[in-house]
Amino acid sequence: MATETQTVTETVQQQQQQQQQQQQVEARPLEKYIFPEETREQLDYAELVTIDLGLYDQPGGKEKLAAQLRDIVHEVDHSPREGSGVYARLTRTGFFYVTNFGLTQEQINRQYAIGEEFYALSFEERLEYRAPLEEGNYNGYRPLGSVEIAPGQRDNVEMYNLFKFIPQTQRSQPEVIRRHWAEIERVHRHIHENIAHKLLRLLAIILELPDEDALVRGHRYEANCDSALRYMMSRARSKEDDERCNHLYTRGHTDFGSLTFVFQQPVAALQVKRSAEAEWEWLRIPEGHVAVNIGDIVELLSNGYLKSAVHRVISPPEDQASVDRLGLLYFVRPSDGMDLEVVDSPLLKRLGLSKDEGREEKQAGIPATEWVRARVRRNWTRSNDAKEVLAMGGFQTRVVYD
Ligand SMILES: O=C(O)CCC(=O)C(=O)O
Ligand SMILES: [Fe+2]
Repeated sequence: MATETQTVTETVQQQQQQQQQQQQVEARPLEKYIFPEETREQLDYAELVTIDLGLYDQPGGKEKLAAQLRDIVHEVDHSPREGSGVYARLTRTGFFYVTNFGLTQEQINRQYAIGEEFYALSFEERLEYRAPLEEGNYNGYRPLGSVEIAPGQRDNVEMYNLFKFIPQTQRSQPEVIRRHWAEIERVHRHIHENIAHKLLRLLAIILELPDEDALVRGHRYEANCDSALRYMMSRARSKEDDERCNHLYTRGHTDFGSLTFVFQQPVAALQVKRSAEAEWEWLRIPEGHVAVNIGDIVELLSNGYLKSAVHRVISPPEDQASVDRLGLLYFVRPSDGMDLEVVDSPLLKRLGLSKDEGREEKQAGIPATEWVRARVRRNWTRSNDAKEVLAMGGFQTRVVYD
């Protein structure tokens, strides 16, 4: 009896101690993140169309936005570009901006501050949270220098990926993440359920799917998948190292999942290519905007009608060459319940792009997650051959572009 009472007392004391520690941890303020200055250089920026999600719930709003989005992700603009003499320029980059997406600048700034605190940890501390990369799984830390960016040269990129806030994807987390757990969860879920789901509905409308939720169903928040919020760091490097790496931070690629969100930050480095013949154009994301791009999964499900965006990251202009570039991204990836299969779309049927017609035979039955993991396994360590393709079940994509 006495021992029992003692045990209970000890437990209560322990609980109180834990609570106190927790309160101390929660009370520790987040250092404000100071963004680097914008570049003063004149760069050739891509003009992107803006999808105003504020219109989404208004009468006819969804249809209007879907029509606008359709032109961005598929169509060709035949009007001449002012003064350039270039006709039939593709409007399609696979990238667009979204505004009025329901997150405040302060909420976003705090995510940058969380990222900065994580990268202030020592390399050994960061390494404690290494993701199981060998399994094609990005849940956790991908260490600096994981990828051979040019023969014999390690990249300057590192990333912390935070998978969904659901039981299936839990792992040990650094203290800064635990301290702001509820706040990060709100942002994570908001991007997935309130922004990405809306865009997936617009894509379903474009494809004329009878069920507007057809794509949302393969991307439910509670379903297991590799969707992730990413705090991404690219370290400034010396001129000599930069030369040796061919000025590349990340080689040209398409994203492995369904949609990617790139939040605004001022260091110019992201570039997009409209077609194989086109020049690379820089991306500048204005304040209050988030850039979104289409990934492989959407391209595969639409049998190539909606094109994933070819993009790369290069070293910033001279006046930003010495700053570390902190990025905030969210990757929407398909749930493990979704099969890689061309959707049943009246539009694709009319265009001769339905799964039963046309080009190669597409075999159903491959979980879409397998695609994502196979892509991660291919890309996370090597500097691949630019002609190399990944093929699965009749679907294929280039692994890297130059
Ligand atoms: O850093 C960026 O702006 C984009 C990074 C990117 O393309 C990626 O991580 O897939
Ligand atoms: Fe990317």
